[in-house]
Amino acid sequence: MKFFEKIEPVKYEGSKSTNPFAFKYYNPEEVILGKSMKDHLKFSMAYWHTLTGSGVDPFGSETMERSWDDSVSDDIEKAKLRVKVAFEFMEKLGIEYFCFHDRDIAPEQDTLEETNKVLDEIVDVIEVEMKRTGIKLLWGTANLFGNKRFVNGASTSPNADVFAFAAAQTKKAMEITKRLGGAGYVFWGGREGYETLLNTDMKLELDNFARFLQLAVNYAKEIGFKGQFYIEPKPKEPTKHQYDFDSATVISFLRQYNLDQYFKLNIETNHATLATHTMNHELRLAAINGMLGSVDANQGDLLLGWDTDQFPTDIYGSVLAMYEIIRAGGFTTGGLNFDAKVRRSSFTEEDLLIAHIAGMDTYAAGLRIAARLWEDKILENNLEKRYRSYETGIGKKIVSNEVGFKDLEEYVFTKKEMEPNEPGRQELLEAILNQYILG
Ligand code: XUL
Ligand code: CO
Repeated sequence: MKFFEKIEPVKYEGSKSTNPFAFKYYNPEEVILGKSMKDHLKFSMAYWHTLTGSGVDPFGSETMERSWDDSVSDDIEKAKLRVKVAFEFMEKLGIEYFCFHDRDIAPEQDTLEETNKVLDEIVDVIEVEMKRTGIKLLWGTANLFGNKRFVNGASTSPNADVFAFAAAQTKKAMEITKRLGGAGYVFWGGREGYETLLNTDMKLELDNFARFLQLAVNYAKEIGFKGQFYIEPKPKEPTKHQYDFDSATVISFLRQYNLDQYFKLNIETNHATLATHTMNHELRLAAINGMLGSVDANQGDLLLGWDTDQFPTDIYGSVLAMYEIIRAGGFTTGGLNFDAKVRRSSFTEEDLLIAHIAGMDTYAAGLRIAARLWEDKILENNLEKRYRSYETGIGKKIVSNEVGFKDLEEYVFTKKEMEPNEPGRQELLEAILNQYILG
């Protein structure tokens, strides 16, 4: 059954196009900085929002109109049909990757054994569709937060049986990710955090969290899973304090438990802003620590304190994010995954396509502008000038660790007059950035 039959495959028509079903900036094969746009951007569809998002919010029920969901009633048949729809949808858009949680693709059954059996049946269908289309799995993951057994967390639950269940579930999720040739596997700490220290043994929870990750590393070796492991930081929601708060917290946590060599970060825009950081801050921090892995491309609403997971349409943000990605040498195993959902009132199937087109165009435009900034070395030349005092003289001695406090005191006593400070020129750089954006 074809659900998007009436819609032609989405094509690039340029920035003057008024066709809502055309790309204005994304021209997949166009080469920028020696690489095609599609290889820079590596767009991915998030199965959970796009196929299973229903529009439910705390005040109201489902709003999404999905003809395929209405066409079958059996849950397992519905799950199989959704796979077909997912691949048809990605084909129309030319999206070459997807990501999923185990529970997005197959409904949970009464026992883990039965759930795993159904999961395998759905994975069979996914495997066929992947072969047919050439679409690849960017990363897989396990949903360790939806079921009520995870009410107090998964690997950080005070209940050891829940830890065990989470491990068993993750084992299977890793196996299916491997089977589908997944380039990565994400750990987002769903409910790994706490509400109040009055009832929380923080030390044990953090130790167990690290223990769980180590077990996953061990199991990956055992089964020969070569995909990249990622941690996805988020500061809050669903718990008040999530342990994987932000890039800095995750990096130091991984180092503390000697796990840093096995993980990179999957950085999400809306999570960055919830942590009161910019996305480019989070990306730069990961990059300078050799841990920039993948991106969940979305955006939040800066007036709201929760994870709205909107499709990215903010050009300024996409330019700065793409700049960091280019600066870090581009993606290897990672990509741009639209962890984004259409608004509750954008309930038609067309909205689903239009939202993805908008997100793809926003990042494509971001890539075009960031590539020019990078080529013209606007920011890099400025950096070089701003930090040039470390190239020679005392600065060089400082960065090559040749001097101590006594030497520096002597330097100051002999020199007497300091070199003058130079202005930071923030407004000038922001104005130049605007020129690059507006053309
Ligand atoms: C939740 C979130 C997750 C992860 C995967 O905020 O971003 O969907 O991306 O578990
Ligand atoms: Co995410």
